[in-house]
Formats: sequence, structure tokens, C-alpha cells
Amino acid sequence: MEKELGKYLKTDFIGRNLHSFGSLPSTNIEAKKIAKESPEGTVVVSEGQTSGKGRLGRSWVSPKGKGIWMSMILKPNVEARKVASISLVAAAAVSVALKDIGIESGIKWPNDILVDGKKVAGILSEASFQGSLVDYVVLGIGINVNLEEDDFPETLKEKASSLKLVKGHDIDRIKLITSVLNHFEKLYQSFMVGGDLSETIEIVREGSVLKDKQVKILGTSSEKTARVQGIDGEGKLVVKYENGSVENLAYGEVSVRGLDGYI
Ligand code: BT5
Repeated sequence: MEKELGKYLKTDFIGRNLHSFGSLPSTNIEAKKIAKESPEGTVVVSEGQTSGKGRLGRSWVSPKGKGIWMSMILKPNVEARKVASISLVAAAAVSVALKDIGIESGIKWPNDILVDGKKVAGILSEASFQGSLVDYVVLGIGINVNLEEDDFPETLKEKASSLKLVKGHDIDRIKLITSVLNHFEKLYQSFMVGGDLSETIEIVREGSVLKDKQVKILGTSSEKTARVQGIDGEGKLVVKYENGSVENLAYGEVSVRGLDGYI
């Protein structure tokens, strides 16, 4: 895969060190194992995952040869509190890469990419800290590229889709991986020193499917209803509760569900 990716890769460092596998439990787990000694931008990619991970202990369906299942190892020089927004950089990169191949997608803050209201990609960032500084981040990206209807379990058929199901034909996974990595590096370069997210946030705001929506905010022990006002300069979701109070929510604190349907 290294050679094929190399044909289209335009990056300085993202994906220049690549570990590719036929099968892994999870590219995030593998990336975490090698994160400390790996250079920034190292990518772990696998044809299939046997225990792909979602957030909060959820699982990610990752059939062999059908999707993009990859994780990047990043070492941004930013304060710990800023690193949560890094998944937005990935969401923006995926969204722009899809646009390049004619697929208009929506971004459901903080980590879902939707087409026609169904999830086609998800992002899982896991960070390790040393004091108030970031040691490394493993940023996992899963994109349902050429999955067929039957590749999804019954429970997911209503809420998940693939690029092939959207477009009606196979999509070149190698070209798409490199496109995501190329776009990611551009957006990440301004984030990696100091945490500038302005370009990412512009893309995320434009694609945001939550704007003005009434949503349920699911915390670890609570559930509240609110209206989404937008995304602030740090990438936090700004919501207004029924009692009028406004809160800026950080990635990882909550899950957001629409009141009707999936988003
Ligand atoms: C995510 O979690 O969306 C993060 C997914 C990250 C996957 C990548 S693949 C490469 C890397 N290595 C890993 O092990 N993981 C990362 P979350 O928001 O928690 O969504 C998980 C939920 O989405 C599940 O509970 C299902 O309902 C649904 N789901 C599972 N597999 C799916 C799929 N292939 N497509 C769409 N939805 C899926």
C-alpha cells in the first residue's frame, strides 16, 4: 500500500511513515502501542478491523477491504485543553475530500460525517498527556467507502451508509485516503503550533447539520434538551437550554442526538 499511496500523497509528514496491515483488532490500539517512539504524522492503516472502536466503548463495524480504517499519530504543541478539537480537523478534512469527489456531506459535531442523514464516517481521537501538555494524540478515522447494505448489521441499516451506496459505484480507496491525508495536513499545520482552528471551523460551520436544531445532550448521568446556536472559536458546541442559559460544550463531554431522527 505504501507505494500506491506514495503516488498521490503530497504531504510533508502526514502518512510519510506508514504501517499497513491486512487485519488488526483496531488501528487506534496499534497506533497507541507505537505512538511514543513514532514520528509525528505516522499512519496505521488496516484492510479490516476485528474490534474497531467507537467513542465511549462503542464498537465500529469495519469489514475487510471495504473501507478506510486508519489512525494518525500526532504530537501537536498545544495545551491539553485545546486538543479535544483535533477531531474537528479530521472531520473537516474528510468533508472536503468527499466534496472533491462530488459528495456533499454534513458534519455532526464533533465527529460524525453524514450523507443524506446517515453516518458514512466517524472519528475517534484519544490523547495522552504529560501534565498540561500533550504527549501524543491518536486520531482514528473510519470511512465507509465500498460497503454494501449487507455489510451493516440490521441495527445500523437505518442510520449508516457508505459512499458506494450514495454514489452507486465503487470509490477508489487509495485516492480517497491520500486526499484525506493531504487535506488534513494543510488544516493541521495551523493547529499544530498553538492550536489555530480558524480554517477548520469555517469548514465545520458550513457543513454543520446541527445549527439551529433542537437536540438532546447526553452527559454521563444526565439528559437535557437544548437548541444549537453554533460552534465557537475553540471548536466547542454552543447550546442554549430551555431555561435560557448558554453553555459551550467540549468534545468528549457529551453526546448529541437530534430529537427527530438520527442527527
Ligand atoms: C465514532 O464513534 O464514530 C468513531 C469511529 C471511529 C472509527 C475509526 S476506524 C479507524 C480507527 N480505529 C478504531 O478502532 N476506530 C477508529 P461513535 O460516535 O461512538 O459512533 C459509534 C456508533 O456508530 C456505534 O455505536 C454504532 O451505532 C455506529 N456505527 C458502528 N459502526 C459503524 C459504521 N461502520 N458506520 C456507521 N455507523 C457505525
